[in-house]
Amino acid sequence: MSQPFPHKKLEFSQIDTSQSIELSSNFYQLMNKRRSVRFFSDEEVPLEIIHNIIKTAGTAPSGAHKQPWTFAVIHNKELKKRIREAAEEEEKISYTERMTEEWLQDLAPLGTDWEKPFLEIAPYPIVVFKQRYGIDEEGNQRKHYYVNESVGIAVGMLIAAIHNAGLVTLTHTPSPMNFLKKILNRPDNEVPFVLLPVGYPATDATVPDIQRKSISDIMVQF
Ligand code: IYR
Repeated sequence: MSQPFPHKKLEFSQIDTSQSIELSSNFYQLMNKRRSVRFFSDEEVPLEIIHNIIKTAGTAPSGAHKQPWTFAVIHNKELKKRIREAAEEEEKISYTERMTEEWLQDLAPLGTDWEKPFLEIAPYPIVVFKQRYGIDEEGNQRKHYYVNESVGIAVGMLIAAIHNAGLVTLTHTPSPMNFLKKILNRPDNEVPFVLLPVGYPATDATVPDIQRKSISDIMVQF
């Protein structure tokens, strides 16, 4: 009996348990070296790497396979300057007026402030947009599902791909973020989700001396 929609055989070759243990351990060790970096070098990154990491993000699962994401890759200097200036304008208000005392105290160990020079220094800031709905060939709106979950997963995979490529990034969420939609002239269905500067770290880059939770803190077993 033929299926109404085509299916094809899964390409899958099972590996030995021992190899699986080794691979999972190696991948953990690689990912455990990832750090959010706020100090970037202006060293160029080949565009091919950017294409590869975005293609990797695009392999993420999504609600009804709608792939509700757009990755805006910025390289133009003038655009980077405008994005930095607009982000800093919002962040200055956030840090001085919008964020609560508790929030500011929680951020103190990270050493963040309203200044965002990395938006101009990093060779490739990537703005991830979530698509609230899709638009078909006739221009009709099409429903998207689990948009935040789908785009969140894709961003996680993007971050892993960036790290795997030997580059660094930061999950930056200037708030509010709508200036990105305006500056980049994105259509009505797209909403900025997160901004990730991508590049190499500055030679003197530092990171906060903070620890990850242990497995017993993050896992419950039944
Ligand atoms: N968006 C601001 C503040 C900020 C908020 C959280 I939650 C962080 O983990 C880090 C920063 C900023 O980017 O500085």
